[in-house]
Amino acid sequence: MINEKRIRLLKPGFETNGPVVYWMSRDQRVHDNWALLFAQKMAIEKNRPLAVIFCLVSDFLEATIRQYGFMLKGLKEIENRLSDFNISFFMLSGNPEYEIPSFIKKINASCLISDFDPLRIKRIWKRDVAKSITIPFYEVDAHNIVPCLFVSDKIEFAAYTIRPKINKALIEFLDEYPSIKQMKTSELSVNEINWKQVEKSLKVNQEVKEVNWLKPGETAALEMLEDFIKNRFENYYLLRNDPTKEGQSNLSPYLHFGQISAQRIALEVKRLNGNRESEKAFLEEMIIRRELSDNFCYFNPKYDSFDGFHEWAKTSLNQHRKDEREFIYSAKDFEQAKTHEDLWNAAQTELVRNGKMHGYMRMYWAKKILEWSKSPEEALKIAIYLNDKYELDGRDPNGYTGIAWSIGGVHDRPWFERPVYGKIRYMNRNGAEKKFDIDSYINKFS
Ligand code: FAD
Ligand code: FO1
Repeated sequence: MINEKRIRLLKPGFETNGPVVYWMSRDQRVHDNWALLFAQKMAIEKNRPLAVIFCLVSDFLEATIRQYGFMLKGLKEIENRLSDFNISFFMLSGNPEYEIPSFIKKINASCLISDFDPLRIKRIWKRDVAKSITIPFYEVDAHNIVPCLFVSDKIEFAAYTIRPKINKALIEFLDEYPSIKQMKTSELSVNEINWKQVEKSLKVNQEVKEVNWLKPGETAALEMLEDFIKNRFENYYLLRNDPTKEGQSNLSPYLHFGQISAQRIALEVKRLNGNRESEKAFLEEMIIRRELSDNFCYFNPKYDSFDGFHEWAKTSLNQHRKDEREFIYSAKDFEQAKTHEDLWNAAQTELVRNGKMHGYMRMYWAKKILEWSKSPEEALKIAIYLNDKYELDGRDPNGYTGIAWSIGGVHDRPWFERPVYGKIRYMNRNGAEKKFDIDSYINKFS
């Protein structure tokens, strides 16, 4: 059964007797997808066909072929899987504001269902689409275990304020998924998608090469989860902060594109009943930290700017604007890993080469950008630019929040004052040296 609290009616309207349409965007998967399950329930109840659409925009927050390649391969798998269930899949391309309403009209859709996403760009898309359709328009939170808008109706101060709200609700929301059903033959005529054509139509940066150490798609995501649980979960709490070890799950690109559900991961981790410490540490990150990011991006419209920081942080950073910077680098210097510090350069090289910097290094990496930039605003801009250009999991609420934590102390507390940082938590090389063998990390990525 679908918990009603995951569903929000964005705009009421008049149903037609046409197909039910799920506009897939954040949650790009067939199984374990509450938005798709809700759309199917509607279609079966009303005995109507079910169509899934994806609107491809070729300039999504400056994503490159690295991210688009990963995403499109995942969508290709979706087309095949959906056809196994007699569910039609349509790829639209262009501005959703025009493409979605015109598709709705063309197939005389009876209602439109979308998936939840706190990012500004998505909320604008939905606001514009809602203006030009007259059928009911729903939104289902298929990304969070506890729906973002159920957890809290305001910005949460830190993990310790949201944690009890989420943990209390887990018993209600961390439930098993119903399975997707086979539809009667869909009356909708779908033409085979010409994926070569789709990829050629993209006008995106081709320099940032796709990665080959990670296979995209829903099947590969479940294989990665299995591999993590079998081989890396036991020591997660020990190794997760050691960038020289394979200690992380490597699930973030799959979570970012919705090719796997966080709820599925949590269910399997709990079922494992494995190392207590690792379960606690992993679920803290994957449930609490991740849902805190959605909360931050939804309730703080300035999630990617200096103004979005807490007052204490803005005051403190302002007081240190004029501090002498020992080093100052441009976006280009940072991008080309041309700073004076080998450890930072290694992290930047890992990012450019692998498309996934280790979680511990992301904190260090962003804080040094603050330390070696001429202003906090410039640092924020550079960190977001590099993060979103090279990370497979970039352009995500976790990223804007992770960068705001590192540079603006969001969800953190004031620390003892120092030059440039003010009261923003400081990280340095010998802190890293205590945690792991930095020479082996530097050798790996020099
Ligand atoms: P694991 O340790 O296996 O974690 C599993 C999952 O838990 C992750 O996939 C993620 O969904 C969640 N998680 C882990 N750490 C965090 C965190 N600090 N905040 C929120 N959720 C977390 N994450 C992104 O998905 N995209 C980004 O662009 C991104 N940019 C970041 C930038 C900075 C400066 C910082 C400090 C963190 C950033 N993070 C980002 C969060 C975190 O570093 C990554 O989610 C994590 O390293 C992904 O690797 P993993 O899935 O193997 O991690
Ligand atoms: N979502 C879409 O609905 N259409 C797109 O064309 C699209 C492109 C895209 C490219 C890179 C990227 O990282 C994300 C992209 N997304 C797109 C959004 C993505 O599916 C996620 O929903 C959000 O980025 C996560 O909040």
